[in-house]
Amino acid sequence: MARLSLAACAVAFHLCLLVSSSASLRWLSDKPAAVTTAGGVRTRSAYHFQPAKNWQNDPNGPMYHNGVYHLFYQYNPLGATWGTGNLSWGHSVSRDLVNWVTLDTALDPTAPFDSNGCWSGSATILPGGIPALLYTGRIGTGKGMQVQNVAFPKNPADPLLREWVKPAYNPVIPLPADVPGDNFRDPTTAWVGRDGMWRIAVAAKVGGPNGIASTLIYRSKDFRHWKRNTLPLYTSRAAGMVECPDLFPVAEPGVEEGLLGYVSGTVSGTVRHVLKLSVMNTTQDYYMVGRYDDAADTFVPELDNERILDDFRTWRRFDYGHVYASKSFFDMRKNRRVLWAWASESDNMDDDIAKGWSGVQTVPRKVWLDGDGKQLRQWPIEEIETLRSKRVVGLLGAQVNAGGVNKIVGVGAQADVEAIFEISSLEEAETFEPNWLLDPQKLCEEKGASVPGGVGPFGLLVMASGDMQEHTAVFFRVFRQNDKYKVLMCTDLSKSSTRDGVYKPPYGAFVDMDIEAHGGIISLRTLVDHSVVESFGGGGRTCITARVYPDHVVNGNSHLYVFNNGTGAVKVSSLDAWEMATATVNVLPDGLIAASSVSRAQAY
Ligand code: DQQ
Repeated sequence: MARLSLAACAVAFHLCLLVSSSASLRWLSDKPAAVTTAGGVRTRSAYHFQPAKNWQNDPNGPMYHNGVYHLFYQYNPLGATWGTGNLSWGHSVSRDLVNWVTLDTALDPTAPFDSNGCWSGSATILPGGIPALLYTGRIGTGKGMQVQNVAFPKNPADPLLREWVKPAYNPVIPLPADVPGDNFRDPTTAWVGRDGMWRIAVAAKVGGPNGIASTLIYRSKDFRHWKRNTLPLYTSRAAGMVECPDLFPVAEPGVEEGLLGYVSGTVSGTVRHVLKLSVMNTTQDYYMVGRYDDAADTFVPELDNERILDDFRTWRRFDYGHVYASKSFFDMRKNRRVLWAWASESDNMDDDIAKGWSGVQTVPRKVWLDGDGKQLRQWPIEEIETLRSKRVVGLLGAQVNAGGVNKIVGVGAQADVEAIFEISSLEEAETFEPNWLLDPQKLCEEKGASVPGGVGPFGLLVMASGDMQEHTAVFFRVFRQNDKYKVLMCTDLSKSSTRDGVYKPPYGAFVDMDIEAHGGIISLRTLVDHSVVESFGGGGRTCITARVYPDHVVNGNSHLYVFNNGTGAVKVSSLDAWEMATATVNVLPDGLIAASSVSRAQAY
């Protein structure tokens, strides 16, 4: 551990960094030259899921079947852009959710009922163990028309379920008369109610172009003939159009096991459910915990005093960063619910075309209901830890004083970092203003890592260049609100890259925990993977995923620091960091991934 000399750091935080690093005055003055190439393999993730090449978006139909995990995904086999009409279902299999093998695409837009794209959907394992895929077929040109289709394995005995057939009786659900053609999609995994009928939810805008964002329920006896319920499961005038709904049961508060969502009898009564909606006009995923009743197919959110039913901005989010279109599945192997979500690129399309790929998935996360019964907790599945290689233990028990920046030597751009911070005193917490409640992201912008505070900002600087010109700050800041405290978590990208044309917002959210009752202790886990910074604050109560494109990785090493820019001291009770091994993710014989691994090894 190298402690940097920061005696002069009573001034702005960026100046502290200037003093503490070998940077010259260029830190504040020079504008770096624009980089026109995308950095190619240097930004490619080493252990996040991505196809070998081309475009990927939503995770589709994740499932565990006969000892094999399957992940399907929206995939453009023809290039690194979305390619509306080309969308296929990419298909990869794994035994551990970490290392993946690519198979041929499972669904391609080849039938009259999906001729312009096989869009998102889900997998359901039918009685007898046969999986079924429900997906949206896009027909026609222009905005097209959306219908729901089903597909089954060609050979259910094939352990990898390589080929899928689409029955000629598709579509199983045509476009309803009261829904515009381009606003009807993304069927969920099916579940069975007490009446023995299958149910699915489908997203739709009901009532014309200015209609209401709705989550429709369809019921079926045979998985082929589906009838729409008169009343939707949920509607929102505020949302515009929602996509990729997900409805799943959760166990008792604080119990980490998951519940199977499609066996009769488990989906009603006292069990709580989570309804997740992907809101199209913000491209953000929101969820509510509530009660689902399978007699009437209604979902009643349990609102606390900070959440408003029809204002999705007050709903909680799986991730307050750059992810969308998440999907969960029940993992029968380990009795847990696992969530995937798409983290798109946030550089620009020319970069994607130049590097030949676009889009990663978050690491698979275990999801359960927190002990408070109100919010979800998320944590990287334990299998991710098999990639932990060299371990670095730093700063154990060290106090990080105002303006302190401590380097953790030995980990860089491919790391897993777990830190526990202990706030010495909450006395110095700044006063919280109620109008900050609705916009934590703005608060993170106003009170970024370089703005000194009382209790915080403190946390990690990851993907930092040797001269500190580039770094991504993941941090907490604690405010006093009446006689309670409010914890803000931010991922500040403003200094993440010196490149132009890269989206570098501040991301932020509150961590819903009573920091005082927790003895002033708060944890932060951050997974760093070249262009991905995926963080879990307060034991997974608040998650923020960011995409970063630092320029320094082309010629230099990345570093990790702990910092505190608040006047109150913060103790690092523990800090463990691991260099992460490169997972085998969709390696193709053409050597594309192998080549990138070699250059990574050379660079770091
Ligand atoms: N992506 C799919 C749609 C879905 C959207 C198309 C969400 O089915 O609504 O690629 O990202």
